[in-house]
Amino acid sequence: MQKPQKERTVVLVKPEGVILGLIGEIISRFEKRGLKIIALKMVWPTKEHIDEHYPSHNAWFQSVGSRTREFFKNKNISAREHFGTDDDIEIGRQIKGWLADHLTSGPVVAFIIEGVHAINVVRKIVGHTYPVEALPGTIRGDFSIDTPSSANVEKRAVKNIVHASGNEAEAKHEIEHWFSPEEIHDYKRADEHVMF
Ligand code: 3AN
Repeated sequence: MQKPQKERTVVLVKPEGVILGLIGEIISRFEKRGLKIIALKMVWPTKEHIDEHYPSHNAWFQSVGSRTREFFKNKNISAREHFGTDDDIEIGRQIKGWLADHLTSGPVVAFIIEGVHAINVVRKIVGHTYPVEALPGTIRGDFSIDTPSSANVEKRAVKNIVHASGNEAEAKHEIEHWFSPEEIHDYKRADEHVMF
């Protein structure tokens, strides 16, 4: 039988995760699950680097904008009050600007995780984008409580402790964007024969 597909994905501990002293705790959650860290570094990113990290196509703006508008709608708050528009793409663009400010406000820790269905498994460990909606037991659900309704009044990104690649295409782009091939290491974990 064929072995299950191994995937690679990128995680960033955002500036608030670093200054809260959560680097070790966060890495440890992935390691304990049986996921392998194959590259790791601390970087103080530039605006250009963050601008290229997040997608710039309308589908991404639309997705971030519509999730945000849905959140406000469920809380009976008008998104227009915060963003001056109901247009998802425009809302997504404004959020991307705030992300650039946020992720350049301090050092971040970037790493690549390798493992079975790693992209999805890592997203589950990380939890819901909005900490206030994230389940206890997830990183965001255990260490953060921020919400778009607080963040957007202050015209800033949601502080949700970590970023994790959203899908295969994002993972591929982010691996190449944050790491050179020499920084990525191939080795066997001692427990691989127990885990699989
Ligand atoms: P995820 O991080 O779960 O992939 P996306 O792709 O919907 O979430 O959003 C990308 C990032 O944009 C999030 N990690 C979060 O930091 C930020 N973000 C999303 N929606 C908002 C919002 N309404 N206000 C501020 N920041 C937001």
